[in-house]
Amino acid sequence: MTELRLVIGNKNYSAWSLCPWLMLKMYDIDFDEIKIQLYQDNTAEKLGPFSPSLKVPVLLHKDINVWDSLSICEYINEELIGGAAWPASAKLRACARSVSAEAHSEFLGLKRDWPMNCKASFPLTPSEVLINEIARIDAIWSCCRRKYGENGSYLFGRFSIADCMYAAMAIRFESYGAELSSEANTYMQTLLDNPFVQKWITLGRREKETLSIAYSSTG
Ligand SMILES: N[C@@H](CCC(=O)N[C@@H](CS)C(=O)NCC(=O)O)C(=O)O
Repeated sequence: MTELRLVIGNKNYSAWSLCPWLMLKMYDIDFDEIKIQLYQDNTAEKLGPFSPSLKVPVLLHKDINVWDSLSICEYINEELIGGAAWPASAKLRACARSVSAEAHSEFLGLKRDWPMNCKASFPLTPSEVLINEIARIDAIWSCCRRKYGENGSYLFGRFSIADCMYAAMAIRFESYGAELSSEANTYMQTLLDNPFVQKWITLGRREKETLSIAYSSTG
């Protein structure tokens, strides 16, 4: 057993679990995975020993447990990789933190109506709310790529926590056929082509458990 364990939900459905999982993989950090099936009668009972919020993801490291995807990414960044997962300049770091927090706290329509489902592949017509949210994400992706992306293919050039926070959005957009500008579309493809995102999708598609696509979640 490694000293690091990540508690996650079903790969097919758990958008928030993907964020720290992708970060650990991208920074080549060894960890054990504890997978707990979501929305079962015994889910809360199984999560109880790990997660005060009774949600995934949770990171267990020595005697510390960290819950909530963005906090976990921050913890990994500080404790395990010396700050490498945010851009080096204060200006870019401020923007990267802002767009990451926005991914975390906003886009409630998309999170509700277009839940991540790695197996899903059918177009959905976005409501007015979703059209606006998609446009905002398109603007974030295009603007970051244009202004800060010259040294790589991610939002701030090289891979950062901001990319972890938008990976599940790329999966949703592909599943349900979001219409994006060409800049945003190129970035979406970068996320989808990332080998670890590919691996997550493949493993998610292999899972047998099925939840109703309309399940209520903020993930
Ligand atoms: N803000 C939390 C949200 C966590 C969350 O909603 N996780 C979902 C799965 S993606 C969950 O555990 N749902 C279980 C439940 O709501 O009972 C984070 O970023 O980690």
